[in-house]
Amino acid sequence: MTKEEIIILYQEKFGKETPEVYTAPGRINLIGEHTDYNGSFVFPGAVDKGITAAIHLNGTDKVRAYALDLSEYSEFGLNEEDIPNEGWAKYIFGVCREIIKRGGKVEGFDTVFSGNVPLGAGMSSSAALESTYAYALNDMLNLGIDKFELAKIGQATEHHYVGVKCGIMDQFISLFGKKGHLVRLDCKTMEYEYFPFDPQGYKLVLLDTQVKHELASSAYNKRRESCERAAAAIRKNHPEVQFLRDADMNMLDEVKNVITEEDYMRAKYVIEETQRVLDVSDALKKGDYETVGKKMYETHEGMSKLYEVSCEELDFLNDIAKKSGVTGSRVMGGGFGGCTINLVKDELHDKFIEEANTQFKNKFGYEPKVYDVVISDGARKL
Ligand code: GAF
Repeated sequence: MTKEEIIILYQEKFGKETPEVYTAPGRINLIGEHTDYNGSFVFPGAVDKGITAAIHLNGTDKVRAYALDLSEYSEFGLNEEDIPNEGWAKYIFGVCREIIKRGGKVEGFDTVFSGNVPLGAGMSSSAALESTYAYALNDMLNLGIDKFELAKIGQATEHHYVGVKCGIMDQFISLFGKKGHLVRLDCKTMEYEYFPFDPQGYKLVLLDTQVKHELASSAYNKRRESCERAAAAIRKNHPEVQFLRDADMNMLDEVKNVITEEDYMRAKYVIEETQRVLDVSDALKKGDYETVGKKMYETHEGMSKLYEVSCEELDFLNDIAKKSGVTGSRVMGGGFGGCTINLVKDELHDKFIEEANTQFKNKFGYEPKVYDVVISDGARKL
């Protein structure tokens, strides 16, 4: 939605003042999945789909908000007990509360927002929403909070007001994204490096199964608990191991008999995935996309068999990609539904999409949605 369009929609709801307009994007992730909360590496990029919000301070201590795409309204105060009922409003409320907890003075505002990040596709519409409001309030109220802390405000919103114990990847990239660049982020030290990403002769394509699992949040939190238990067991022998990222397979094998088989599988996946991100960084620097693609397939295998966050529809798409000669393909994001991300040679692109659509429809009765990826900028004022 353009700035002009959302201003008009704001004025239809709230009257004549001219609001400020902010936007923040969703993301893709080339490789490094479920690694962020293990203190390891991720490789995301911001996309050209996001949330756009018009906001105006209203001189009260109340927030009045319209979710335009849902035709829903929510009004809430800024105290802890004022938590709204609407699921989407909890994200805005959470951001306000987390700013207040850090000593920031938040005032009431009127707002409308709209978005085009597909929901449940694993492209992090929720981080886009959090980052839009964190960035906007920081700017409008001159709070002077740096972008790392804004990302942590979004993450804390998920932890305390949504119930997902997520890592930092999604909020980080929604704020730090740069057009034409992926970012390798070290989630332990928060050091990051931009990688220009313009693979000549290839396209990145997302295929959205549109599958959403109701229990995704609790399953996600369980994966995190498994990893923390495995890291704690290793730490008894190796006190330097703060996160699974600090461990290797020998260390994990030492505790194989004292942790559950399930925790072992989860930890093995994370240790292997950490190495894959480093391998992909090297390959990208050399322009070696064949290796990048190979690692993506390995990630899919690990996410499906060891981490168990894939599903029948995602495995099916991954299989079609392999059979069609696609360079790399894997489930993207948290999993339990959502998209596969595919690195496809230009000349294969159309044929692959056609093949995937036909075969998927034959099996599941509908076609997946297709999104060509455009790597774009992070949160900003329009
Ligand atoms: C979700 C989470 F929000 C991220 O922090 C990350 O763990 C991702 O799943 C999996 O890599 O998007």
